[in-house]
Amino acid sequence: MPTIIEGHLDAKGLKFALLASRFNDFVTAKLVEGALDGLVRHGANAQDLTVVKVPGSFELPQVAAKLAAGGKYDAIVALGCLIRGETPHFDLIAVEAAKGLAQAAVSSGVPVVFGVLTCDTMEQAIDRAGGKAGNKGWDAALAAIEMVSLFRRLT
Ligand code: DLZ
Repeated sequence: MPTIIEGHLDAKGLKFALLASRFNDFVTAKLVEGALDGLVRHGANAQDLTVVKVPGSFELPQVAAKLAAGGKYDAIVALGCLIRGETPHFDLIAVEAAKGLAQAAVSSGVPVVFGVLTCDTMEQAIDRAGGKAGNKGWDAALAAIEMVSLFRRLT
């Protein structure tokens, strides 16, 4: 029989920081809503959840790194929305956000999850922020819970 190590989805007693980009706030507010709902429905206490707003997705890694280094949170959920058609430097910001968030996680040892939508159109973004394609904020929140649990099982 193989040994399988995996995280569970119990957020009881865990502290989370949600980072949300103000850029495309119409979408990111829905992602925050979905993430908060996902955390609370999996046992988190609302008082243990902090939402931090940043100007745009480019700033997510900087704040994620600072919060992770502060040691107050079990995991960080980064939420943003990039829309290709409206952002000439879409690819640049998307790559920097992804790389920077991964770097913040690896260097701190605190799980940082990627809840940044990278869409071609606003319609696609709305679909993924509580529309017909679900809510990626919720998905990111569950990934964060799972990662905290997994890290605890690995140490
Ligand atoms: C400048 C900019 C543009 C054009 N588009 C987006 C976007 O679609 N999504 C997003 O989250 N942020 C965007 N930004 C803002 C940058 O992320 C950043 O906040 C600014 O360049 C200031 O550093």
